[in-house]
Amino acid sequence: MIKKIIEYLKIIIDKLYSDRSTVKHKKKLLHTILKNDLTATLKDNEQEILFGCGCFWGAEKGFWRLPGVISTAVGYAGGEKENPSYKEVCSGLTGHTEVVRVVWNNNEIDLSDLLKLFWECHDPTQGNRQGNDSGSQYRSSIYTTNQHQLSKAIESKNSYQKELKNNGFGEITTEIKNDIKFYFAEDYHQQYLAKPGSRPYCSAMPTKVIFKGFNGANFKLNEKIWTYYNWEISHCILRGENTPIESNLQ
Ligand code: MHO
Repeated sequence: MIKKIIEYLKIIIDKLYSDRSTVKHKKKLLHTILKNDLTATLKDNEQEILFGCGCFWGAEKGFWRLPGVISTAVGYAGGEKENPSYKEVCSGLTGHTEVVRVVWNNNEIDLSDLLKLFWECHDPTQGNRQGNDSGSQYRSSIYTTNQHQLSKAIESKNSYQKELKNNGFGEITTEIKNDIKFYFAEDYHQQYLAKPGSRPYCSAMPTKVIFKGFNGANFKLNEKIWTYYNWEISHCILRGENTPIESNLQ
């Protein structure tokens, strides 16, 4: 009984924290592809997390295509300055890193699936750099919104570290922290690659090392989804369609 009450209290505390972690945008903003409001309050079956994997344009597209993702948005997190601008973050002086905020439906996709894409879509051993882009604003990061997510993120890192080592890569430099504030980037950066006239730019350097899983993983997606992310093809996310991948692949 006491255990149950403690569990329940933990959920409530997590909820309070997750509501605080996102600075609300002043106005409603629809996702260019998924058509959901980027500023909507989370429903009971929804969760949010922030992923930094270099330039946020390509990273965001990788996540919005996953079935079960409700919305994605790009922004800045992990630094000091409140409400920073793109220009300020680019200077590398605000301490922020470019991140993608992912909101997902827990019944359709698990954090494990998102972590798989996160680890595979960039090289998490590059420190303050991702490919062509250098500076602390391009560092790899996972900013969780509750303790449960935090421990999964850490477990997944430990497991992927072994895979990377076996393949000749060094230490993971990904910053993993809980309860970090998110600031929305300017509107023109949101779903940038789906907008007319956008520059097809992506500097992510996937290691091509497959993320197999970790202690406590609970993948929910059909494995065929991953054929849409072929790391052998350079800049595969850039080349792919903008539309979400069908969830009922046979
Ligand atoms: N090197 C790229 C980075 C774009 S990204 C949104 C550029 O200067 O356009 O950081």
